[in-house]
Amino acid sequence: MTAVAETVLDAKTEPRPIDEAFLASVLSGLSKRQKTIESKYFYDARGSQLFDAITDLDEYYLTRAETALLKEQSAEIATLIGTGATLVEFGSGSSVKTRILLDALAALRLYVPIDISGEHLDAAAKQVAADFSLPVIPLHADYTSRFTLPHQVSRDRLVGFFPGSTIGNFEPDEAAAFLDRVRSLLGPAARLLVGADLQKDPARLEAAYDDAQGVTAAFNLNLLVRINRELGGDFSLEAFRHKALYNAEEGRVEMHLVSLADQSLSLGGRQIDFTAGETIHTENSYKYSLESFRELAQRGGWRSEAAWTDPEGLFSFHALIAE
Ligand code: AVJ
Repeated sequence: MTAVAETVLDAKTEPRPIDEAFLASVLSGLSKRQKTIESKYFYDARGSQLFDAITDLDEYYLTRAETALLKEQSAEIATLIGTGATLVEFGSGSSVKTRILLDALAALRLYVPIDISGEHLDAAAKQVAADFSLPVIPLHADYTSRFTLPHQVSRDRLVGFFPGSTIGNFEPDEAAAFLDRVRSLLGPAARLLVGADLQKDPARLEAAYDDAQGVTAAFNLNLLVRINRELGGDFSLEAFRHKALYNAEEGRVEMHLVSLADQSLSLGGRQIDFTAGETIHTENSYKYSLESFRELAQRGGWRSEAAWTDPEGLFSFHALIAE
């Protein structure tokens, strides 16, 4: 959409009420010594589009590696799962990877996609229901906070699906707590299918988060665009630049927005000061080994049933069983 068309649309649209939770989160993050913005706020409509573009980049090997792994192993995964299971997906987006599983899974009882973005969710759910003649109950929720499953979902033979290495966005302690919560949500004898990116050459990792075309930079900076639009911020996009680095001590890729100058801006009636070179930490992507991921799963109450990696050892996919 062009800038002009956007202006016209904005003029016609009623101003939306401010998302108070978003504002509170941003204000609290920007008042810390190391400023932060929660990475879950990347995914407005534009951010989701940019993320989709990231998954097509040469440098971003994760999606290709996981998709190939899923295709390769879907028959074996289907054998583990058996028939009559209910698939619960955390952060289903457009359910692209799910379709690979659904192609292989025999006689699934139900699919429950969970996503924070309601519009996309309902459309994707309808499409999956039609294409696979499968009962689908979409759940519009933020899976990082507490929620319950719809009452129609019997807690029998539940299989969680959490692809994409999205688990890498959590601090390890949070990831263990999340896994523990998922286990109680899914009930006894549950399974969890989860993708986790692997440790590798830091140069390869940094390239995946700082691509030559600048798509990841646009994705990161879009946070500021979103804050300007939705929270009435006055960030200047020219005054910040994207930075990605591998933090070897923590075993994670970090994304930051670097302030290019001393500057002050206002948000929600508060003044926020930046010194030149100061950063806003916008994302962690933790990278695991097969072993360190199994240990993490163990902390969350899950035992490893099987794990697969691609021939290059780029990415891992785990089948876990609730203990
Ligand atoms: C969707 C969280 C898995 O961490 O690799 C992509 C998001 N950030 N490029 C990731 C992301 C920058 C992505 N996850």
